[in-house]
Parts: sequence; C-alpha cells; structure tokens
Amino acid sequence: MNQAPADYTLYGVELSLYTGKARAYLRYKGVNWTEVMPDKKAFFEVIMPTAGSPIIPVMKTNDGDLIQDSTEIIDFIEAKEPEFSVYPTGPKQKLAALLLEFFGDEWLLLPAMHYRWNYLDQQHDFIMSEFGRQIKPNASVEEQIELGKKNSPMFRSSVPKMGITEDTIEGVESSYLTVLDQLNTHFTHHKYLLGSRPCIGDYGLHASLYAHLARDPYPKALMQKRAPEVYKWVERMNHPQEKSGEFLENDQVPETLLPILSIQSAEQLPDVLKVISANEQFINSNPGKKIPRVLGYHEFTIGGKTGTRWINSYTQWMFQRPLFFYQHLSANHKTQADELLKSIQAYDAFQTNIEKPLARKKGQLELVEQAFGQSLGAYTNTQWQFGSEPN
Ligand SMILES: N[C@@H](CCC(=O)N[C@@H](CS)C(=O)NCC(=O)O)C(=O)O
Repeated sequence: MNQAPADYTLYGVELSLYTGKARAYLRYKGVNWTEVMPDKKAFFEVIMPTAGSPIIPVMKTNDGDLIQDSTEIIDFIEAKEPEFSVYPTGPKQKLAALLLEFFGDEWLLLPAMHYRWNYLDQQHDFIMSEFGRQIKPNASVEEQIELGKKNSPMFRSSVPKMGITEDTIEGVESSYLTVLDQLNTHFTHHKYLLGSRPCIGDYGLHASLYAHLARDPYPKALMQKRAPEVYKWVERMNHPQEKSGEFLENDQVPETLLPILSIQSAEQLPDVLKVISANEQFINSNPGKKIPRVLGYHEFTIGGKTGTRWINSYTQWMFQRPLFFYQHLSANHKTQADELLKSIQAYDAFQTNIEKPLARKKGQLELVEQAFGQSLGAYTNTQWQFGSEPN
C-alpha cells in the first residue's frame, strides 16, 4: 500500500538533544511527519541554506519551507495545528512552562554534556558508535566506533567551554541530582509538568533528559535507579497519547515545581542577565553586525561552585520568550504572575529592561538586533511579535 507523503520531514538523529525535543512534540501532535537522518547531501542542500551551519534538527515542510531550531519547529506546528496546544493560557502556567523550556534547553545541557563526556570510560563504545552511526548507518559497529572517534571531538571540546571543569563538576552533579530528585517527586504526583497534557516546558526538559541523560548508559542507569518516575516520564514523552490531556485547573503551578524554578532563578538567570549586557555592548560597538554565537567568557555558579563559561549569545533569545510574555501581560495577569516570580526569587530578574531585543534570521545561527516590527523568530510571527499582547 502506498503511504501518503509526509507533510513534515524532521532531519535529526537519536543522540541529538534538540532532535529528541522536536520528535517527542511531533509525536504528541500526531501530524503526518517522518524523520530522516541527514546525509551529506541533506546537510548541503537542506541544512546549510537554512541555518548556515551543520546543525540539527531542521524540519522541511512538503511545500518547501525549512525551519531550524526545535523551538521554532514547535511554534510553526502550533500555529498550524492549534488544538491541544502545548502552551497553557493562564499567566502563571505559561510563564512556568516557558521558564522550564529555557531551563531544560540551556541549563540542563551542562549535566547532559558532563555525563556524556566525563564518564566516557563507562560508555565509550556506545557514544562513539552513535557518533559513527549518524555518518554511516550501515557500517559495522567497529567502523562506526572509529568514525565516531574522528567526528566527536568538536562536541567533546565544548565541555570545558560551557563551564564544565574541575572547578565546577561537583556543582554540576549536585545541581542535577537535586533537580532529578525534585522532578522525581513531581512526577510521582503528575503525568507531566502541568497536568495530564505536556507543555512546552516538558519538551525543553526532555531535550537534555532524554538523548543524553536517559539514553547514554551511565546517566541512564543513574536516572533509572535514583529517579524512576523521571525515567517513566521520559518514556511517556517518547510514546505519548496523541493530542490528549489537560492542564491543571485554575492556572495552578504545582508546588513541586517551585524548588526547580528556584534553582533556575539562582543559577541560570544571573548567567543570562550577563549575556544580555554582553550582547548589548556588542551591538553598541558594532551596529548592524550579526552577534557572534560566543562573546568571550564570564563567571557563573552552579550547585554552589563557581567557574568560567562561554557567553552564549543565543540564550538571550530563549529568555526573551518568558520575559516578553511576562512584560506584555495585562496588569491583572501580571499581578498573578508576580506571585509566582516572587515565590521563586525571580521577580527582580523579570524587571530587566532589554534595550536591544534580539531576533533570529534565516540562513544563520547568529542573532541580530530586532528591527522595528520584525518578528523575534525567524520562521514564525504569531506568538512572539515584540510589542504585541500574547494571549
Ligand atoms: N537551539 C537549537 C540548538 C540545536 C543544536 O545545538 N543542535 C546540536 C545537536 S543536538 C548541533 O547540531 N550542534 C552543532 C552546532 O551547534 O554547530 C535547537 O533548539 O534546535
């Protein structure tokens, strides 16, 4: 029997953190999609023109649109298929969901990379063969391991640059284990973060918590033993009941999430506020130029340990999502959101006035200063138009 061609093709691989996020979402939405492991041709013809860099995931629509970035992929589908939206509408729930997306995408990346690369002795052949498999899916495992050894150093070399060093490893582990324990408690009571329906925050967490932390052998065993409810949630995320479930009533953000949001507030928000200043400084001295993905290094703290990490300019774009959502709320909704922000010690950070909002641009990964009236995303213009009132 001939199958109808897919409406959407996701270019990605199993070991990729952000592919795992987009894949789980597409499964939940039940759209007609397929996943392809990109070969050289796809990198040159699909990915490079879309992103300017060999990065995944990228999604192609059957009418030729190309979308890069897991968040943009999700927002693109949300605009087309609004039923069973992964964005709650209540101000507190939506703010919590956007914050947790940012946390999972960008902060849990530290333990994800740490447990992948700093426990290599315990999982060497698995990791290397996975890196080889994405280049030569039909080669023998031995050949894939050799290929992986040649092709993985670029990823491995980013570990110290993102701040995972002897000074901070203890902090990375203790911060992760605390979050893992808290999530385990949460998922004992709830199917997803905000009820029986996954929200955008679940997808952000799933990014780091699946491809690395629940799939690479060492952290997988750790999660299964220490946080079995989190492991079950990862499996639910990967095998969802399509378009089902509801968010909790009355805009409720479960108490069990507050300690996690407080950790984010203490660790990740100071980092992104410094990124915002660095981006602003760059724009002031280089008007009209694209902002490099890395703008030098700065100090940061995780799990009580202080180190140095790269200034990752992109994180401003992710933080703008919860920030602008909050800042454009009506007075009444803002008061409700304030309760949440105060309870997680994030109120002050959310009063930040971003002088130079940043936008994404098709064909490059580097952010640019947002032009007046321009959408903040490169591909979608529905939810995040700066100056409009999000619903
Ligand atoms: N924010 C992007 C991040 C994508 C990303 O970093 N992908 C990794 C694999 S999981 C990659 O291809 N990295 C290569 C690079 O950053 O140049 C997203 O959400 O899709």
